[in-house]
Amino acid sequence: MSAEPNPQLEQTRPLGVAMIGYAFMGKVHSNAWRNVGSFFTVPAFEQKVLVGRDAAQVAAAASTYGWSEWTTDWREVISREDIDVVDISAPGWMHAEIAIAALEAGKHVLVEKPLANTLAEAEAMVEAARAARGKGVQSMVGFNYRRVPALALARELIAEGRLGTIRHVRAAYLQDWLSDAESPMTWRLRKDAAGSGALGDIASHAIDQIGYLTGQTVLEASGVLRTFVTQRPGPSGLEDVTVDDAAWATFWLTGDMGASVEASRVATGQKNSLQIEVYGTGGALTFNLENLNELNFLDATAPVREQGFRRILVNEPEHPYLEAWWPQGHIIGWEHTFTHQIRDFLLAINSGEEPSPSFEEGLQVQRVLAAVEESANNKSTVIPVHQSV
Ligand code: SOE
Repeated sequence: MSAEPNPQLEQTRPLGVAMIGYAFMGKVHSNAWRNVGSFFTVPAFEQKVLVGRDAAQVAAAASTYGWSEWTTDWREVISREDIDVVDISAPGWMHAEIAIAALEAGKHVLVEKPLANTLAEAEAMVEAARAARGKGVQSMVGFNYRRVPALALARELIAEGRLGTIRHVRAAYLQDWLSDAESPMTWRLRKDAAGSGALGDIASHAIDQIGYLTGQTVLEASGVLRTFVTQRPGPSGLEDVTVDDAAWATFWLTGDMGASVEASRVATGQKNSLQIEVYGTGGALTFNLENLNELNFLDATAPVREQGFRRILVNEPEHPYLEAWWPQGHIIGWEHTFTHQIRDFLLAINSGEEPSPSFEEGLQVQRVLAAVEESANNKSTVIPVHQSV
């Protein structure tokens, strides 16, 4: 992406950044904000203010994670003149309201995935993003796995035609933190807070990757959702789990391509395993997030007696993002993908080029999530509607 400054947006002072949320995602985004300037050339910015609901906790997080100030009132923050960028790492139910208000106030917005909890919210967010874009205000959704160097390389190889025509993609995102029926209740298990379970939280990444890697769009979806443990211990007794523990989906896409996605939080022994396999007429690629510095590539155009999957250690300066990090072989980790995400967002703000994934791309994923849910509820195959809003 070009780092040429956009004269329309030229800043006379460092960009002021506010972040909403200080838990798991707030911590990893803060780490990215803290480190990005040490490794990448990005426009100047200041980590101004951290926002959260619990005053004592947000105060402690702000001081630990490098934010100059803290508050419990996000509305006050988006009305501040010295805030230019709002990073929303809060739970899904808050995304739409905060993102729309921030965009309307002229702030650039980065929002964690999935874009929203419902299709209607996602559509409203796209409308706000379009209106803001006309005024030079940028927005992006945080599908951070697009910034895994091995997956960015996979996309390059596919775009260069090294796999020929893609026919078949398999993706699975498997975790096991809900295998134990005694695992406590969290907001992630409540539909009103999280939108859905394994489907929105982790299948969304796999669905985004299918589109990102192949450039194709889902035409038809069918799915099954299951909640195996329907009540879990909360602070004052058992509470109902209102989202899925696991999801299975099959897709038909443009380009005459089929794909499947499995997502589970009850896959015993699997910790954070995003597995992706792409099969084309000229070759194949496989990837597993638990070995995120590696991409396996089979070149089906090589003589048959020499064929086999080759492990590429994606850790050379010529690989995406890696020139900025360590000498080759000194591998990177999960948190680096968020640093790459902040880097790309800042460069887009500076250049005025639209960042990706845009809210429109987030909406496409949301449509597929909604189609899988509808299919699971009705036991039918569903056609996600891809009209523009
Ligand atoms: C962040 O990208 C994220 O999707 C989290 O929100 C999930 O909970 C985590 O398990 C995978 O990463």
